[in-house]
This record gives sequence, C-alpha cells and structure tokens, in this order.
Amino acid sequence: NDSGRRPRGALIAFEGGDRCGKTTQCSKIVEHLRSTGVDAVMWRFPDRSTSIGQSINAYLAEQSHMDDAVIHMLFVANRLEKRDEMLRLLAGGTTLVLDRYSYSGVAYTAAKGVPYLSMEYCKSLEVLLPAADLVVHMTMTPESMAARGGYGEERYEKVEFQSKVMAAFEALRDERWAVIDASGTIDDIHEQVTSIVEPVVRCAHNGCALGRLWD
Ligand code: NYM
Repeated sequence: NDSGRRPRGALIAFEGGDRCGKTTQCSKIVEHLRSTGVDAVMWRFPDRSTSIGQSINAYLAEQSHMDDAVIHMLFVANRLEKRDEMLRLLAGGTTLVLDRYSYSGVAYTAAKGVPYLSMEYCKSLEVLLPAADLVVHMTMTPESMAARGGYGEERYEKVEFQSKVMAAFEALRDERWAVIDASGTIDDIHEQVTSIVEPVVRCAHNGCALGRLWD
C-alpha cells in the first residue's frame, strides 16, 4: 500500500440457517485475528440494540405481527442505520466480521414465497450497502439444526422453512462465497474458517477494492 492511506479492513459475513454455529465461529475468528495483530470486531445483524432492532426483536420473539414487506424493510433499515459506521471502520483499517448480513435479509424474505417480495426485489433494496469481501456459508441439514439446543424459540425456526432458506442462500452464491460443512467440530470448522479468512484480510490490507451489493 503505497498510497499513504491506512490499509482498509475486510468485510466478512457469516451466513446460514438458524443454530448452525455462526455466532461461535464469528467470535472465534475475531479472537484469532486479534491474536495475530489484526484489528477486528464482530457485529450481529439484526442489531437488536437500536429502536428498529427492538421492533425486529419483538417480531422474531412472536410478540408482534407485521406485514412481510414492513418487517423486511425494517431489517434493511437496521443495516442502513449502521452503514456509515461500517464504512468508517473499514476505511480506518478495522476488519468487520458480521454474524448475518444482507444475504440473510434476502434469503429469509425470499423463502416466504410472497410474490411481490421476490429475490430480485429484495436484492434491489440492499444496493446502498457494501458487498462482503467474503461470505462464509455454514451449511447443515435443517433436521440437524433442529436437534440443537434452543431451536424453535424464534419465528422461522421450522424445518420446512429452513429448507427454503437454504435453497435461497444457494441461489445467491457467487465467487465470493465459501461453503463450510457446519456439522463438524467447533475446532475443525474454526481451522477451515481461518484458512479462508486470512487471505481475504490480507487482500483488503493490500488495497483490493470494496464492492457494492450486487455488482
Ligand atoms: N433475519 C436476519 C431475517 O429474517 N432478515 C435479516 O435481514 C436478518 C439479518 O432473523 N432467524 C432472521 C434470521 C434469524 C433471525 O437470528 C436472527 P439470530 O439468531 O440473531 O441470527
């Protein structure tokens, strides 16, 4: 990096169905990156701490009901309200590890099969946001996710719906996605994640450009 600017951070999103271990792997990779001197932080979407996030939380906990288009736009707005901070951190050299991002937004709503909330329409609402440099897609069968602790507590945690979410994620894949079998041990998965993430962080530090969704 000879431009005199600080090298930017990488934007890395973990995606997958509910209870597949994303949060555990996000924490572990952030801890690992920090131990090697990389400035990294973990964020979760939805960010339930904002007022929009609290409405989303009530919806997910089935304490409120909302029109499918409205809840979809709240998820989008919950990313947009973090956009400036996200861009500022990346430009300042911080790597952001996201536990879900726009890809979940598109996949979960498209999986509902509401005709006017098509995948193309959902994608169009995300275009103001940066694309992840890497999407780590953690996959396992909906049946094995259902066998994990806590499953079924929130809206969407149903085997049939999760199969549709999985199919929607598959339709979104491109060359920036890495697919990881989430049924292995925490340490094995972490080792695979590390080998995929490290080169992407180096690429960002070396100045490769941040993209826009879905260019
Ligand atoms: N979800 C998450 C959406 O439906 N749209 C989105 O844009 C995002 C970011 O919220 N079932 C869904 C997926 C999950 C839930 O759960 C968030 P968790 O366990 O906090 O990742």
